[in-house]
This record gives sequence, C-alpha cells and structure tokens, in this order.
Amino acid sequence: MPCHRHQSTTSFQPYTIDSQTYAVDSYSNTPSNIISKLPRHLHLTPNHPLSIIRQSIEGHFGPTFTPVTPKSAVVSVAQNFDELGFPADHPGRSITDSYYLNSQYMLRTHTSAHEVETYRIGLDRWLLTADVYRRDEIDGTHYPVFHQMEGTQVWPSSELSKLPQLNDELAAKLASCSLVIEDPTTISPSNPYQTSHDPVHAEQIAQHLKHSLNSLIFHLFGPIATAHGEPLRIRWIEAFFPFTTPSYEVEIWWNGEWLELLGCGVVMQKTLDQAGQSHKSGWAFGLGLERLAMVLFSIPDIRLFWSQDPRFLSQFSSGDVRTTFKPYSKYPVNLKDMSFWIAQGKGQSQSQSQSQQSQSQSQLQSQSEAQTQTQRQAIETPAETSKDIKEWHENDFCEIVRDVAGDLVETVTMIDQFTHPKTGRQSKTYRINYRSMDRSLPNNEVNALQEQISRRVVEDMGVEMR
Ligand code: FA5
Ligand code: MG
Repeated sequence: MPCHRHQSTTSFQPYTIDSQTYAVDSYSNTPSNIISKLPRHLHLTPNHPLSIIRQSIEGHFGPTFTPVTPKSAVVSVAQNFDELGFPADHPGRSITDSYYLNSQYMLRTHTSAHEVETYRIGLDRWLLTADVYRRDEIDGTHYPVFHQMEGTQVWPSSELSKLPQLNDELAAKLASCSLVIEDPTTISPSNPYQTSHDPVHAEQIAQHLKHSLNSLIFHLFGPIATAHGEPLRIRWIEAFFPFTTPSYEVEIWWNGEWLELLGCGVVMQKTLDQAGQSHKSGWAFGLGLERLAMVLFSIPDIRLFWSQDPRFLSQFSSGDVRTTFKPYSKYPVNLKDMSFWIAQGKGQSQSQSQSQQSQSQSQLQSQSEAQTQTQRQAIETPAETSKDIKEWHENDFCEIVRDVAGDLVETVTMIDQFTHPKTGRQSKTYRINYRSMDRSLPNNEVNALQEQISRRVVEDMGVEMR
C-alpha cells in the first residue's frame, strides 16, 4: 500500500524539551499546544483528582510497590514500539495516531514505553504514572493528553513456587467482597501462554494478575456500588498486546454499560530479557486514570482535568475518593457547521473513510477504542512526503481545530457526508460545538475561530469549502 503523509503548510521549528533539542523532519507533527502540556504534571499536582486516584491505587498496593515517575514524556520510537514487539507496519505507529518530534523521537503513547528501562533497574514491583499522548477525535471523553498507570509484579524463577499460596490468600480475601466476576477467558491459540513458560507457572501468574486487579477494582469502585445496593460487576475479556500473552482487558458495569478500564497480561519474556532480567517472569497492566476519575468523581467532561479554575480544583482534596463533582455552571453552546469537498489522494479508499467515520462516532467504551494501539484498522505509516497527494484523516482535521480553538471546543462531529454522483468528489460536513467551561463565549469570538479553522483546513489539507 502506498504510504504518504500530507504536506502541511504548517512548518515546525526544532523542539527544545528538558534542555534537549530535537531536529525536525518529515515525521514532525507535534504542535505547540501539545508541547505546552508537558510541564503540567496533573498526576503529581496535590489535590488534583488524577493525583488522588494515583495515591489511592498506590495505597492499595502498599509500600512493597515502588512509585515511579519517568523523567521525560519524550521517548524513542524504539522504546514506545520496537522494544515492545510492535511490528514495523503496526497502525499505532502512524503519524495520524501518534505525536512525533522526528523520525527517532516521539511523545509516549502509553506508559508501557518505560517497561524495559524500569525492569532494568531491578525493581520487581512498581507503579509508574505518566501523561501519554495520542492524536484522536474531539469529544467529552477524548483529549490528546491523558494519564496512564503501568503496574507490574515479577518474580525470580526461584520464587514462583510461592504463587499457589499467594493466590489462595488473595482468593480468600476476594470471597468476602460483594463482587460478580465474569471471566470466560481461556488459553487458546489466539491467546496462548509463552512457549518459554512452564504452563503451570504461567497459569499461576495469570491467576495472580486476575486476583490482584479484581481486588484493586473492588477497592476503587466497590464502596460506590455497594452504596447503590448492588454487587460490583467485573468482566474479563481476551485481548491482544504485542508485549503480553496471554492478554486481557477488564471492564466494569457502570451506568448500564460496560466500561473498559485497563489492558493487562503476562509480560512477554523478551521484555525482561532486554532488561537483563531473564530469570524473572510476571504480569503487567496499564490503566487510564481519567477513565477512573470521571466515574469515581462524576466528572462529565475530560477537559475539566486541565481547568485551572478554583471552582473545579477546590472541590477535591487529597485522600478523598468519595467526592462527587458539582458542575458549577454550564455556559451556552455555540454550534457551527463547516462543509467542504475533501482532496482525495491515491491511497484514499472507501473502506478507509468508513473506518474513520466509525472512529468519529466512538464513545467512552467504543469498539475503536478497544483497539487503540493494538488492532486499530487504520492506515498510514510515515514515509515519503508528497506534495500532491493529500489524504483525508479526521485526526488531522481535529488537530487543526484544537490548535486554533484549544479547550473552547467541546466536540467535533461529522454530521453528513456524500459523494457527488458525477464528479465522484466527497463532501463532508462537520459540526463544531464551541463551549468554554469557564465563561460565556461572545459570538464574534466564535466566528473568528471558525474562520481561522476554515482557512487552515483549506491551506493545510487542500479541501475546498462548499
Ligand atoms: C495500552 O495502552 C497498553 N499499554 C496497556 C497494557 C499495559 C497492556 C501493560 C498490557 C500490559 P490501551 O491503548 O488499551 O492499552 O489503553 C489502556 C487504557 O488506557 C484503556 O483501557 C483506557 O482505560 C485508557 N485509555 C486508552 N485510550 C484512552 C483515551 N483516548 N482516553 C482516555 N483513556 C484512554
Ligand atoms: Mg484498550
């Protein structure tokens, strides 16, 4: 398949981050509004909801788990992908999905990027929390920066014989919790043990992983579920990650829906080998902190985590995971539509535009998100630059909207598309929903933003306004 990135008229300056300078090249796609998020460290900000949840999880696992904070959000492409076994053509590597500084360095898309270096220190139990960066759509549950916690426990092979007893103890504790666990997962050719593992040990590690995470989830959500007079429902499903097998995703039943909380699995031995820890094996998980916080605190919009308004921040205090957020006001929404003919590059096929459409409609626990970083069916790998071929990617459009209007945009939704019967050209109509969380937006301000977006979309993406 031909692989191209569109030639943007936006040119990037060399990046300087943590006093390191990164030259730009045809991979560079990280705008300054994203770079400006790097120093925020919401997960370390006292009394911030993300920090409260981090501390609550660290408290649950106890002092034998070491909290880890990585130095920089900049990682090598090797750390983020290669070392973890992502194939060269993996869709997660696409410049439409990830933020690159250049062809060698990027903003981490997940905390797993730090696995090898952290195992290398020799720690057997650790919890690493960090901001992660992904190009994505715009709505109340998606933001280009969010936070993950990576947790892991590994044992030297000489200690694996302790696992049956540890598992019995954990199972006994869970038996007294008001929990309904659905776990139809089995070991199968699509989710196998590793050939280098003794299946008995692998099975015990997987069991320990499941008990540990059921117990964590009950710690976080059990009290609320119990207060509603209902047992907490947890569901385990088979998953795929290049750096674990067997692999799972865990969901909870929340407000009448299954909500994905985390991905996890038995650590691929190759990861530990690269860290000089071949004699160890164990499990790892990666969970989304915003996901947990939105549910636990009833926070309705993911942009709120970035608010510096005291009416948001003053509602939370360290150690208290039982706060219910009270929205302080909802300012009026200002809807603007934008219709254009998209420029169609060679690589643009009908099925691609359909997969983008379904992504734009994804919600908190949608299919497309279950596939993020692992199986997403999208498209493009960075390769040679071409001026003539400009493929349509919704994430590029969203990036422009964010670059111009930042947090003043609540959602971007495609509301219409059709193909002209004669010319074969494709039209798309997007609705941009402007709303500030902190103030009322004057109409002329919104009009100016809309005009600026329109200009940029024409210049950078080669569309023609209708
Ligand atoms: C990963 O990022 C893997 N690194 C997780 C992992 C770690 C697997 C260790 C195995 C071992 P995934 O892309 O599914 O997987 O994201 C993990 C979690 O991050 C999700 O379950 C969800 O809670 C959260 N998450 C993912 N995308 C978003 C998003 N756009 N907004 C908010 N939270 C998200
Ligand atoms: Mg997932």
